[in-house]
Amino acid sequence: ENVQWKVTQCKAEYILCTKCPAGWEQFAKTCYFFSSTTKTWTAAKDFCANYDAHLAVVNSEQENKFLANHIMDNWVFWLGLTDMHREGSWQWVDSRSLSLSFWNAGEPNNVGQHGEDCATIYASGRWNDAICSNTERWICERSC
Ligand SMILES: [Ca+2]
Ligand SMILES: [Ca+2]
Ligand SMILES: [Ca+2]
Repeated sequence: ENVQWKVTQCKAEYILCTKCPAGWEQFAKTCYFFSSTTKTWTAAKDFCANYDAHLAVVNSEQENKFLANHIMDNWVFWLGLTDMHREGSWQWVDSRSLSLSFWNAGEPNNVGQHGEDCATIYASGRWNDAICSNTERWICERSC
């Protein structure tokens, strides 16, 4: 009886997630795109919007681990997190304010003349604020 329920649920999730576009990865009920090219943060944000998606918003430690597991050493990806509207006030692209965070030690440090206002994630799962006009890989996310 319990097994039957699980089979039914797996089928339901499988059906839901066949809507992930080709080349996107699935975690929970969400599809993710890990780019192989690089763009500025704003261009990456626009790219995701064209796919009915948004730059990745980290909602849980599990999701952060999932993202980190898809990042090769020395690779860096943009997240959908910025303080470009008000320095030090970090906001997700879906308008949530930052509650759960995984900043690397000493980050965010906003270094340089123009500061650093866009967040990246490393293979370690730790985050860094970087210059938004840098070009980096990026991660889009959308519901299945
Ligand atoms: Ca998310
Ligand atoms: Ca900043
Ligand atoms: Ca930094």
